[in-house]
Amino acid sequence: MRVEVYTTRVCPYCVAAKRLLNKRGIAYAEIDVSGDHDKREWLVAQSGQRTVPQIFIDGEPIGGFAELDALDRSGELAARMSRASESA
Ligand SMILES: N[C@@H](CCC(=O)N[C@@H](CS)C(=O)NCC(=O)O)C(=O)O
Repeated sequence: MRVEVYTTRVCPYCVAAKRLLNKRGIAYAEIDVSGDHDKREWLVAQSGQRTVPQIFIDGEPIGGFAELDALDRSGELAARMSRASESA
């Protein structure tokens, strides 16, 4: 399962998202888009949202911290992890 977290330098929700992923033992790539106008516009186009973090799982934009937290609480995050480890 490939997880990408797009962040900026000052971003409490980014910290919360990374903390949750760390707690669940999920490896992720962090892409800091601070000051990168083109990358931020690309991110808005991909995700439809202007806030950070934006989190992608296997290339699919899932949203920000709130959506990640909802996936975690519903058990879907764990289910995706176990599906990914089965197919690895
Ligand atoms: N509901 C969003 C809230 C994210 C949010 O408000 N992020 C702040 C930074 S921590 C933000 O992007 N503010 C607007 C901006 O920086 O342009 C989530 O759960 O990720």
